[in-house]
Amino acid sequence: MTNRLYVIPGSHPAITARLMLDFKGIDYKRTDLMPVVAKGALRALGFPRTTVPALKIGGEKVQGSCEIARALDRIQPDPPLFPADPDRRAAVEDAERFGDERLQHPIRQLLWWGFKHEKENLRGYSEGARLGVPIGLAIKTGGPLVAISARLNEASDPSARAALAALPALLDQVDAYIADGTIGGPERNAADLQIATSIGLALTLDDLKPLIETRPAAALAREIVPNYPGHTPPILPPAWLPVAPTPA
Ligand SMILES: N[C@@H](CCC(=O)N[C@@H](CS)C(=O)NCC(=O)O)C(=O)O
Repeated sequence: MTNRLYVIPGSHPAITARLMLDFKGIDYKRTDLMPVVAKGALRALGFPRTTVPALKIGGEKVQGSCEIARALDRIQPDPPLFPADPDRRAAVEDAERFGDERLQHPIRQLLWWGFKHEKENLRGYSEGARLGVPIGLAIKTGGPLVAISARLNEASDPSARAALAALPALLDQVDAYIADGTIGGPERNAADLQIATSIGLALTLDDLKPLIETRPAAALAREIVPNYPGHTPPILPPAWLPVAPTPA
């Protein structure tokens, strides 16, 4: 039975799932879905929720980056995504939860704020995807989908400003996990793969790069996900941007 991963091109938790499957050496095929349209497709495929990543593996349906990490460790324990030592495991789970619940979404909101203002930027994030329609056509006719997606992701001006204001503390937390060895160690774990993709995606936004690029978080992301697809040239109002740290 073929394993199949359902993704939306450019989705950071979907790239986490891809990295986890590669880490385990598990073969799979990928199905690319368009935002919004994905919701109905996933329900029709029998998944309980409406987000990617969603994985069909050995007759099971597993949805969500954290759930996929646990399912993969159960199905194929080696190499492990979570440490065997209980204290180390608790620390990795805590960092993974932070990545899933706190870090992913503000970056998603800023990305969609950007798409809302320039949908041509979608092109780079869809590189290599098979969407069933040429990407140029998808972009040309995709205005309503982008508007719905931006609304569903709460990519309003106040939310984008709140996301930007939250970013420095979130990045400090990532650097703290690296400093205490929870992530960034010699053996990759689920939190490494969870957090690196959010930072990798953030680095594709030129407005965010100066806030990140001198941090240990950036070095980790570049190591784990060196070729994150997509690029958003400067688009956010400069007055909204937090002050970038001065290099040490
Ligand atoms: N925290 C969840 C987030 C999943 C999520 O929100 N995925 C987005 C893409 S990044 C999604 O599927 N959105 C539905 C859509 O855009 O239609 C996870 O890590 O699995």
